[in-house]
Amino acid sequence: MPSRCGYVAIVGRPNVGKSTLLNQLVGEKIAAASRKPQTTRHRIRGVVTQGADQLVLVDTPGVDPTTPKLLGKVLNRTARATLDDVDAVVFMVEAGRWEAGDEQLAGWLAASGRPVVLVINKVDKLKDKDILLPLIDQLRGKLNSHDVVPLSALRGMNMEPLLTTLMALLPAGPHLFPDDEITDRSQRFRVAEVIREQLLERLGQEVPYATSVDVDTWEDTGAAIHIGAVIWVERDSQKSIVIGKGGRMIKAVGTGARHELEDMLQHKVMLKLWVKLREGWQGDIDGIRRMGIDVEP
Ligand SMILES: Nc1nc2c(ncn2[C@@H]2O[C@H](COP(=O)(O)OP(=O)(O)OP(=O)(O)O)[C@@H](O)[C@H]2O)c(=O)[nH]1
Ligand SMILES: [Mg+2]
Repeated sequence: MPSRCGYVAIVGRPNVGKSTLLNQLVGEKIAAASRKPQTTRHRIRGVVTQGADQLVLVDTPGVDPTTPKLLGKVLNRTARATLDDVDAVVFMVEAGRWEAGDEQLAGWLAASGRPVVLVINKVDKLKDKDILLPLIDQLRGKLNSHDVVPLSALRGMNMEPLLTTLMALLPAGPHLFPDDEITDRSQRFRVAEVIREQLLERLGQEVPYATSVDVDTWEDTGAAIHIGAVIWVERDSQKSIVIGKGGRMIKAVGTGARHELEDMLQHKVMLKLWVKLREGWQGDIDGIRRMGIDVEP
């Protein structure tokens, strides 16, 4: 049988669990996932090779039509533009919740003409499992999608049926990535995501959105990998929040990240973090671009 290979975008509202699904299917952490909405800022590709077939998943920023912020609008555009370049789409919703972002996406998807697999995530949170079947019927009606897969990305529940459904939608063709590759993103990018995830999980509501992380030094001395990274903030006041009283916050972020990085890199890691100010970087397109975030025309 000829091999199949193609791109499938994962789209959905912020926080529904798209990056968690990407990481789960690939089997490693590629994208930061956190309980804060709008965690993902980039299109991140993850590769799943199974026998003759290769599926390239594209994680996207969560779509929020209500966002007043420029960065939010830029991220919405990234998600939308991704739909043009893929063979099929996973539209992820959260079991029992349907909001403005879902409605917006349903419209985009209908217009895109791409095959859609509706994924109902977080079914582990449903207290009453009996509502699942009526829910599936109701969503199927809204979307005109035949393929509906309820699952739990966090627990890794129902991954096989999803993979089978997605593989069947791929066109015939040669593999686009080497079979042992899991992402198009560099190790530096993945390290920055691990640090950003720590910031998102540990800081309060406002500050994490103002931060961005750059890995700028990397040296393998044999005994350890020495990594230096800058955490950019938008305002001076945020600097002291990220550093914390007596340096406690930055220390906790560094320790948390280092443990994960040692797991990821299978090596001892020495991590140095700096907090620097780049005033109002989210305020204009150039500032956003300078932080390494793609801006669609
Ligand atoms: N209970 C439960 N929680 C989940 C599940 N999948 C994801 N989560 C949690 O939901 C939160 C958001 O997950 P993400 O993967 O960052 O969501 P996202 O859709 O990528 O969010 P954005 O990048 O902001 O658009 C995290 O706290 C996850 O641990 C699930 O199946 N069950
Ligand atoms: Mg995400």
